[in-house]
Amino acid sequence: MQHDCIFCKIASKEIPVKAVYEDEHMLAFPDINPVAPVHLLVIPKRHISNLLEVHSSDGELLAHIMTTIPKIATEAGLSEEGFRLVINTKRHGGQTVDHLHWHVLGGRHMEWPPG
Ligand code: DGP
Repeated sequence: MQHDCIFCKIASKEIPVKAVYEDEHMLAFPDINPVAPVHLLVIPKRHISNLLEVHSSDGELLAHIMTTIPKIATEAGLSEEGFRLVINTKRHGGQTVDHLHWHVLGGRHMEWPPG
């Protein structure tokens, strides 16, 4: 737990959110500022600042998250038309919260390339 990290506070329930999925290792909840009809955030409960801070010892955790996201997306009604999964990393990636997170975006057609 990093005390100045908003997602650590969400993971520890210091800040309440309406979780759509939770287990021992991860949490999924709606983004406070949605940019799509469905916009969920998926976080590991353990603080990892960004994708560059991931180590091979995190492999099991990442595999767990990546195999759970399709279930979360399906539960959110996104399996038929699909969805986009985004990990913004540091400044050029547009990362504003320094706790690794996946954006699950769906419910509309996504443009490419992103802005
Ligand atoms: P990023 O820019 O990739 O770091 O995305 C951070 C996202 O986190 C952004 O879309 C807004 C969202 N967010 C920030 N603070 C909160 C919060 O307190 N609650 C929720 N639900 N989402 C938050």
